[in-house]
Amino acid sequence: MRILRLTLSLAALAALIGVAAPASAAINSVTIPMKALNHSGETGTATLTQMGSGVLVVVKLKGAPKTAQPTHIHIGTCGHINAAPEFPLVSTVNGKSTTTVSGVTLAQLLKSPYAINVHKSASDLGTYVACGNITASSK
Ligand SMILES: [Cu+2]
Repeated sequence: MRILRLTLSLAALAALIGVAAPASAAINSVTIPMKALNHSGETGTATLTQMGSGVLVVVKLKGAPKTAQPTHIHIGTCGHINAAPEFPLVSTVNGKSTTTVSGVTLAQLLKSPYAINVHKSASDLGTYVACGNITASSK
């Protein structure tokens, strides 16, 4: 009886302060590591946040050039990536790219294997300089 009462009061407290039950909580935002490829020295993070109008994707890389580096979400994982871009992102310039991707939800991006891939330049798309797997836990 005492345990039941404690459980109920914790639930009441959680409801009072607006804490959702963990089982029903949807992931609203993830930050994934972006790892350097092909000795680019470009490393950083990508943060994906579910917005009302789409998924806000913010890429931040250190060691990136001032020139534009094409950046996309691809199907697959880093190292096993589909060459065709699935969702284009704004090209990374000075290590920064900010895009709101419409037509997909963060939950969908987390459910299937997707990765964010940064290419060396528009004229050298075949060289990948940074990649990060879109997962809820850092891998
Ligand atoms: Cu790409």
